Amino acid sequence: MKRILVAMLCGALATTAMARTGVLKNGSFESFDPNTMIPTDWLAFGGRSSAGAFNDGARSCLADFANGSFQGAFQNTVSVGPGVRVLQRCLALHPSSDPLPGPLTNTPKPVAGIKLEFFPPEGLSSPPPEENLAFDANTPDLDTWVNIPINTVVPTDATIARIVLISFEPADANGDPINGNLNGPIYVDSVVLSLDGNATNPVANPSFESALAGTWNSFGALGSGAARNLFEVTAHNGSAVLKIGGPLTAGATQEVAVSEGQTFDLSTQWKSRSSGTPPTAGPYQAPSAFAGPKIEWVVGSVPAPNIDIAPNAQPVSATTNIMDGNAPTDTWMPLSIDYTMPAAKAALLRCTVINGFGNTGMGKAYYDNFEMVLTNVFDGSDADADGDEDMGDIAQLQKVFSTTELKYGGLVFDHAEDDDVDFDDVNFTLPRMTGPAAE
Ligand SMILES: [Ca+2]
Ligand SMILES: [Ca+2]
Ligand SMILES: [Ca+2]
Ligand SMILES: [Ca+2]
Repeated sequence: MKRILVAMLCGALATTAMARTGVLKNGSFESFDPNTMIPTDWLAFGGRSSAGAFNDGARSCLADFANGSFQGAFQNTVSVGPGVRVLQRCLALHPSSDPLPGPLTNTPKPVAGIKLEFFPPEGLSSPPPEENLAFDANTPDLDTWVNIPINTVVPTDATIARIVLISFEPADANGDPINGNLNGPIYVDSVVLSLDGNATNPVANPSFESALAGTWNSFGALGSGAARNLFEVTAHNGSAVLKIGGPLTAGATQEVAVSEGQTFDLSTQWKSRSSGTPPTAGPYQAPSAFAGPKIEWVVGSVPAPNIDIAPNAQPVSATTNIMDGNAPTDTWMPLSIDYTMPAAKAALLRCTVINGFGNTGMGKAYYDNFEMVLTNVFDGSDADADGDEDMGDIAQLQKVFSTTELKYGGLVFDHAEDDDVDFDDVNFTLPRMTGPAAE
């Protein structure tokens, strides 16, 4: 199912109305393991299905806290890419019989609520890397800068280009170097990228004139690596260059945001030196070593920060995801998170209900009617996230129809976003059926 949702994104985003897909299971906490009381489809850290209070059905999820830890439950849902709007809604109850601690002089402030956390996406496969490792022992002109370009087009789904400046040194079956100390270092300068012909170079510290920290990440093992160098060769630009050396594969990387379909024109300057003796100086001469630029395409990076209950609760607009000791008791309060995935980001979405406090205190929070929908990946109302709108989805529509309230299971149909499922929403949904038994 995860793969299906992602595949639909490309086609649907361009055209869509406010259509919806429901992706959270057992958000009413009615089904549970009778031995552990853990709600079905949820992973619990102390939270359990409870008949102590409920809004929909006969049960909710209870997070019962005592002295310094968190309690709750979470569910990993689906992986989504940039531009997807994620809407969560849940009801929470703060019981007068065992309320959240107050007054709110405790530090940190006692809170309970819902979270949206981001993990590396599943089912989004990365396009193959592209490389031009053109510099080797046969490169004729020592002490001369050689331009090694990569000219390509950003492939489908890629949101990040990881530029890798690499010296490839083969290892044997045990991982030990083959070339030993035979090879001299290689130097790189002037990493210039043009996206769609734009003259602005998005590469940070492209000429290595500043310290690498925060711009380039060097890699390499067994004494191999990449470092900024000022005095060994004449720079192509400015006064500093990148030096890559050592007996094993090494280099430096930097990630740049890109968009599918952009033309991608990278130029990089490489040089080996005639003077000195390997491995710390001298020519890049090992017959099985080669160097140049490589591009690894990344399908989205994970957004940050998570939408948590503390300390960064409610970091996005239209989000009210926590309650505290000042919240009214014995009434079901709506909590919500409304989040749109930023450009160049992708993530597996984790939903959490949690009761968390400061160092001392006790109290309960109940959660029910937890729903999460993606509002712009499906043209219709796909209540069970199986990629269709069929009789199963329409049966749920009939159950939640109400002109006065938003019943559990209704969020996926409330296209007008006015907290009911009435005739507007039915008129949106019915013409979008994809067939009675569509798979
Ligand atoms: Ca329930
Ligand atoms: Ca430079
Ligand atoms: Ca469906
Ligand atoms: Ca409505």
